[in-house]
Amino acid sequence: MRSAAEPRTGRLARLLATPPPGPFDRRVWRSPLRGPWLASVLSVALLVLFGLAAITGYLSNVAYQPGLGTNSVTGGGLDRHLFGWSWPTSPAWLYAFTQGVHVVAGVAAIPILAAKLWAVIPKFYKWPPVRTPAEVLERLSIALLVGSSIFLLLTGVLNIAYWYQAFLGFSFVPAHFYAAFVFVGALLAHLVLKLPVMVRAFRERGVLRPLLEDTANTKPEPFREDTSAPLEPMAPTISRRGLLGVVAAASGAFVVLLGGESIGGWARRVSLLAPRSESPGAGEGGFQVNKTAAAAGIDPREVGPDWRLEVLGARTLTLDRGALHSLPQHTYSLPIGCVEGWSTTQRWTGVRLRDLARMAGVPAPGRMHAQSVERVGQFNQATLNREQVVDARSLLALKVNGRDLPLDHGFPARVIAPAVPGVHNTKWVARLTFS
Ligand SMILES: Nc1nc2c(c(=O)[nH]1)N[C@H]1C(S)=C(S)[C@@H](COP(=O)(O)O)O[C@H]1N2
Ligand SMILES: [Mo]
Repeated sequence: MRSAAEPRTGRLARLLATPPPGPFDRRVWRSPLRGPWLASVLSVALLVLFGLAAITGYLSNVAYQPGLGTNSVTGGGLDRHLFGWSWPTSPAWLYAFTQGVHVVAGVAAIPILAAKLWAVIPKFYKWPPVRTPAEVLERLSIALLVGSSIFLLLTGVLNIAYWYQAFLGFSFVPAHFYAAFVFVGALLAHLVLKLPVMVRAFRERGVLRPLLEDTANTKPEPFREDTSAPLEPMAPTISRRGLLGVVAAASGAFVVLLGGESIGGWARRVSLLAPRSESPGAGEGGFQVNKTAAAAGIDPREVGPDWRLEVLGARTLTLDRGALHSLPQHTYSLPIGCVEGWSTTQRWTGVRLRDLARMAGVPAPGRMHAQSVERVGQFNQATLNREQVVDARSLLALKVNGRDLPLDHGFPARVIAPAVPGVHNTKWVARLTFS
């Protein structure tokens, strides 16, 4: 018995002692720049950006309540107010701002995440892969962290680029939302596990010293658990300072090229990779159009002279354009702030939603459901919460910048309300239901 078992454990021990060829061989990863200090510096940047993205992502989810999937005015689906609070209507630019921060932070994180993965890649090919149950858990948390962060950045970029319908077989909002839970959980676990490594790296090498001291720029800084005999380090092709400079420049370039539409102004004009980078004035009516009437399949006859607005409440009203224009009109400058990060502020004129609610016999509306003439598409209906409906600036807009709404911007009437996600600004409205 004994003599038969021994060679087998001997084989196992040998297998565990000698890494297989390929990336498990330490000699493959020879850059002297890799190590705990570089990983820590990149981690600090990622923590700030991912922290901002997580907070603003959570805020966006709150702003999306009542959920888009809410087909009935009584709610359902994702419809709930997390922690008992609902999204405010002031300041009017709040959603445009938080969502701009979300997109810019996510986009800026892409090159930094790539650099971070590069800095720690030898650890992914540790041999043996795990030694203790604690290491199994640690590796699992890292797999979830890397997987979810790549998934979030990828789906986010596909969403901004309008590619997700073609590329993804699932709907963006719930996928991005639930992946964020995996991400935040794994990030917290990672923080707890790795904070000591970071603190030690900064204590031993200084926070900025490796950047400032030229001699330390290319000196190897092996990972602590890497106790095997030092290898001949590869001749450096770039200094640590140079590497971080390239990463920072790439991050900045990504922000400008892709995220510029969130920053606006000149940045929008140079955001060459962003689909909404047209200079103001490019779209019909002086500002860009998200989805044209043609793309939404709007038949011009449906929004012609025979168009009627139905208003449902305690009683049902049917109003034509003339009737709507004869009601008290109000004008406010309000942004459309899209989940994709871009925003545009225009002067909208129309009838207050709360006036329409009162006319329909609902003086204290709890919510409003808007339905579009548009038949297909996810965004042909939306629900506003109580604060959004009763706000004096919330309009059924008939005009923008003093002229009738262009067809592409929702003629004859669209919803416009302060600080709501752009997708709640339903265009080509056919019916409003107050309850
Ligand atoms: N009926 C309808 N309304 C809609 C949409 C749509 O696809 N169909 N898109 C929404 C989205 S996602 C945004 S960001 C805004 C964009 O408004 P704009 O096209 O006037 O820029 O309209 C919203 N209203
Ligand atoms: Mo949007």
